[in-house]
Amino acid sequence: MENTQAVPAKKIMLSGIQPSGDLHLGNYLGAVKNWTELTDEFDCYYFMADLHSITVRQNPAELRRRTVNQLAQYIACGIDPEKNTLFIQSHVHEHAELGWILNCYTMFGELSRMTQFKDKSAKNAENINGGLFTYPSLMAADILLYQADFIPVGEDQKQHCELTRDIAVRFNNIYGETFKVPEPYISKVGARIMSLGNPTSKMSKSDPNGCVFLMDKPDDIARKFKRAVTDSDTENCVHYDVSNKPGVSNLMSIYSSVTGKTFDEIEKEFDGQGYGVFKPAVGDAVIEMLRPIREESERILADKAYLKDVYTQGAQKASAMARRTLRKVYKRVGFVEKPF
Ligand code: ATP
Ligand code: LTN
Repeated sequence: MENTQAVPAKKIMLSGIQPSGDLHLGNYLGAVKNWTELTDEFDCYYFMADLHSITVRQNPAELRRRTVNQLAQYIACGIDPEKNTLFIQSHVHEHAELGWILNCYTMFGELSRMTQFKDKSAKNAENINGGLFTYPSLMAADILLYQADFIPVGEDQKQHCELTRDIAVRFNNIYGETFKVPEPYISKVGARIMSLGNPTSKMSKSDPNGCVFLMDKPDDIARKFKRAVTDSDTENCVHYDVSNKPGVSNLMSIYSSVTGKTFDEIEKEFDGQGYGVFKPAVGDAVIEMLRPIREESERILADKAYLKDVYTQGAQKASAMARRTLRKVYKRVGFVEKPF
């Protein structure tokens, strides 16, 4: 007899990274590494958030290069394009369209409270544009278009995810069930990697000295870890204590995330040995983790036709999903149905 029972649909995961700089260890441990572990259990959509990246002025040729590089790096990190939908945000015009609509359901007060807006406006005082301010409505559109269940991101994006939930609930309350209300998916270790040069601020591409890029050569990585700021306590012992030992604690988080060892195990492993032994050991672990990713990225990047094929198919698949949600939204808000 034919089996007529429907297979339950997989839950949907979706995330994006702005191609406004090269991918770094924080992006990898906080976000991309988790993505690779979700492939089989979820229906996953990952994209290059190029629309978001122009909220800060970009060099056009560099932006194009980084967008394609980022795709190669996603694949090299283990995100298989056969099993995941990988696409470029600007190729799916529904993002910009739903972004506009959601702007009209997002409050000025809500946007004003976003820490990323406050941080980025402080850093770009000469270019505090409307896009930087309304960025979270576009991010909400990215997520809600795909009826995503979970959003795998680092800790810093939690606030944007919560605003997305508020926008979805608000819209659903006015018009009836339209959007799935998503949840952030944040890993316990690695969700907030700090700068190697300043362990009280997060590792970020805008601080190249404290930042290890996925494409850095082994010598550069070793040098960055040897120079990592550790704490000025006299103990010189490897012990996890974020408030009093932020530098060593950050290195322990990195080491734990890379090796899978617990903080207790790490403390035992380096018992009686100082920072002088610990720092290069963390560097070596990172070098070995990143080596195959860098080599594979270089190999994939050389095949531009393959990359084009991946983002073409990704955009086609993403568009089909996005179109369905946008059509529903247009109807709900009262737009006349398009006759062609
Ligand atoms: P910017 O320097 O422009 O703030 P960024 O380097 O923080 O950028 P994003 O593009 O904003 O990188 O982040 C991409 C993803 O990586 C997000 O999911 C974010 O939460 C995560 N992420 C970024 N930095 C870190 C970090 N230091 N630790 C853990 N996760 C991070
Ligand atoms: N805002 C995120 C990038 C981003 C994103 C998204 C993440 C844009 N749209 C949708 C998850 C889901 C950032 O700055 N890291």
